[in-house]
Amino acid sequence: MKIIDLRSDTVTLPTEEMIRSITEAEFGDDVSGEDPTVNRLEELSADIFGTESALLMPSGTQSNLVGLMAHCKHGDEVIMDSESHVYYYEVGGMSAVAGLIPRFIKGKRGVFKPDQVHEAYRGKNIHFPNPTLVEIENTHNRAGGTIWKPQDVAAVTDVARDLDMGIHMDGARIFNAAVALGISVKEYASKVDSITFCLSKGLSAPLGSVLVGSEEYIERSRKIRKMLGGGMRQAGIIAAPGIVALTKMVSRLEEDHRNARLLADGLNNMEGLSIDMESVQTNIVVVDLYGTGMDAATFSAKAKNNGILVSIFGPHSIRFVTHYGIGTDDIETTIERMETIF
Ligand code: TLP
Repeated sequence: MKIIDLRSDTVTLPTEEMIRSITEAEFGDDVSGEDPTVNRLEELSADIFGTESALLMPSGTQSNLVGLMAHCKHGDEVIMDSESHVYYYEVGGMSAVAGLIPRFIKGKRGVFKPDQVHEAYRGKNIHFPNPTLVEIENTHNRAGGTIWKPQDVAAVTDVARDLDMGIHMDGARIFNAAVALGISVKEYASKVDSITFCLSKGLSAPLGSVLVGSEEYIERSRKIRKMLGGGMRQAGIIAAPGIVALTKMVSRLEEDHRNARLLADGLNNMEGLSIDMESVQTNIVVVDLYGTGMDAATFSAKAKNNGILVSIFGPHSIRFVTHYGIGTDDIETTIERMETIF
């Protein structure tokens, strides 16, 4: 039986061209800024986002941590969605390592409004931590891959600026958002201070994330990355497939979005399964299992027995993610096998 792995787009394997790019790349010591392939990836990233500068990191988690630290001082407060990846899945690094205090907003499908930022802002007062940063996630993972539209970002940024706060975007899947809306990622970068994006999710590179922002901000980030042990030597080995990811793998994300929609339509028709269809905007499908009377662990085990791998997302919810390597035929097979489970 063919195993269909829909746990995450992080399971994507590098393409042959990516592997070849590693064997053909030139290397140097990136801690001294001497790896020509890393320099090329960072210049390309800055160019694509229209920012002054960019910095390669091994992971999205490190890129967000460094990104936050470069905006804030120990003890500062960050206004963010309560289901944000930075809070939910990054091992509490923002507090444990950076000493930052989250102040939560509940967004609608991960997207919050300027008024909510105003309400969450407690001002600069002897009793409160300094409110320094607003953090937003695009696409929003736990909300089901939902998109922040550029106008929604701009509205929140206006408030952040009025309140003298910076704004960071966890854009691990920002290319999914941009492709779904048919816009350039520049539309986002021009509205926020910094963005983390991942090479290793839908874009299929084996690893790597990039932080983009102003030259001065990225220089500060470079030093923080070094402090956290992220200064890498011949990192061209990561950058070379990253360049292939950025130049060859972006437009095909549309296929993942079509497959996610097909999967969501198929699953939503099944007795007991429920999906917020408005949240199916990119390559993630979150399914509520309450109506089946089955918990997520039981469902996931049954799916696995039928060759379908999914992520447990909550006690009664599971997540499917479409990605490179999953064809429409795999989605049809997934739906057929799910029908046999019920
Ligand atoms: N997300 C992973 C898991 O950590 C849950 C996944 O399978 O979706 N920001 C967002 C929005 C992410 O979804 C992720 C990874 C990251 C940051 C962190 O990236 P890595 O895994 O490279 O540290």
